[in-house]
Amino acid sequence: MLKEELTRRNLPPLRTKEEMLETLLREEYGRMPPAPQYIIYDVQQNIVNRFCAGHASLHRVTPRCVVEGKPFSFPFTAAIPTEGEKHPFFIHINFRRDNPDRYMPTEELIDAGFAVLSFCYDDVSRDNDDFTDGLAGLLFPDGKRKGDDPGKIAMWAWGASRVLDWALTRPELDPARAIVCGHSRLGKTALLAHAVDERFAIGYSNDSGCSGAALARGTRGETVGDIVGRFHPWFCENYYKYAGRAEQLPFDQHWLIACAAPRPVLIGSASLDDWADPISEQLAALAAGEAFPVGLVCPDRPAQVGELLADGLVGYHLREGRHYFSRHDWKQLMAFARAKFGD
Ligand code: GTR
Repeated sequence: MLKEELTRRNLPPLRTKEEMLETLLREEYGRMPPAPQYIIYDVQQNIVNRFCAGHASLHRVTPRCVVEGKPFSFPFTAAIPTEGEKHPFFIHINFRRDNPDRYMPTEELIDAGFAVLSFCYDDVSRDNDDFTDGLAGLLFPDGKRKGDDPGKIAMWAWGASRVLDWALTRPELDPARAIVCGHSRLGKTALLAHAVDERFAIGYSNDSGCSGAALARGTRGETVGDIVGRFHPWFCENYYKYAGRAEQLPFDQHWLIACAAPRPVLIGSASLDDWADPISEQLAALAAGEAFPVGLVCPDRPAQVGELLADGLVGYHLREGRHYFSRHDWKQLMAFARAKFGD
């Protein structure tokens, strides 16, 4: 019945990664801001004594970048296991600066052998329609954008790549096992970061819904019209013309997932999160699968609550409950990462 539903959604077929990414950036998120010409890092080491019972160090890092000749910086935190080398690590694009945080059980991640680096999206550019703020102000000194200029999601995804720049300089972190993740609007951001930056080994979207992991065509939750009505700064201006006309999009969101191929992607939904529309997220994961050597391996039915489908390079899980980034979601993500890394 999933396959029949996919046929009814009448999706544009997948294309090459170059064509898909070009279209998504031009018509939905905007072009990515340029990589910095230059970065140095201010690092405050061990900012909390005996962090995680002494099993981790917490550092505060500020990359000082030069982008298009102008200075820009934002802070992030890095919680890294004290013992051992070459840890797999998460880059968590978060709503707050806290580490740990209600969306990030740092100690449990550390105890499982993962490091977790995290920044607050507002520190890259605030979540409002002020395009003179933060990175936006550097790109658009008069605050005005047009056409395919980046929206805020593209800027936040750019921030994840800057955290990764630093991570790749650290011997405690394994450059081959970087995972980018986020929840809701930041799940959309994590998928974009994973699509554009091939240094990420795994991407995880938690409850990202409309303009993230969920198909626009045939959605039962938030529509393109809803999202560009309430949250237009997240996107480029070219996207606005598709409000109420999702069937005219030259892409659908399975393209965003497919752009990661062959690197693994996990999509997480929550059973009571109708606005993000779990079935449209599972269908997008399924439709993206053709881009991977092995896509989403699943029976021809909606996932059951509590199920983790992790046999392919596209994974899907459905948690019980509401819109939230919970410990259960992190556990499923760790299980998926271990399976894909062969740990
Ligand atoms: C919702 C929005 C979603 C989602 C979420 C969030 O209200 O409609 O697209 O991104 O907010 O980020 O919290």
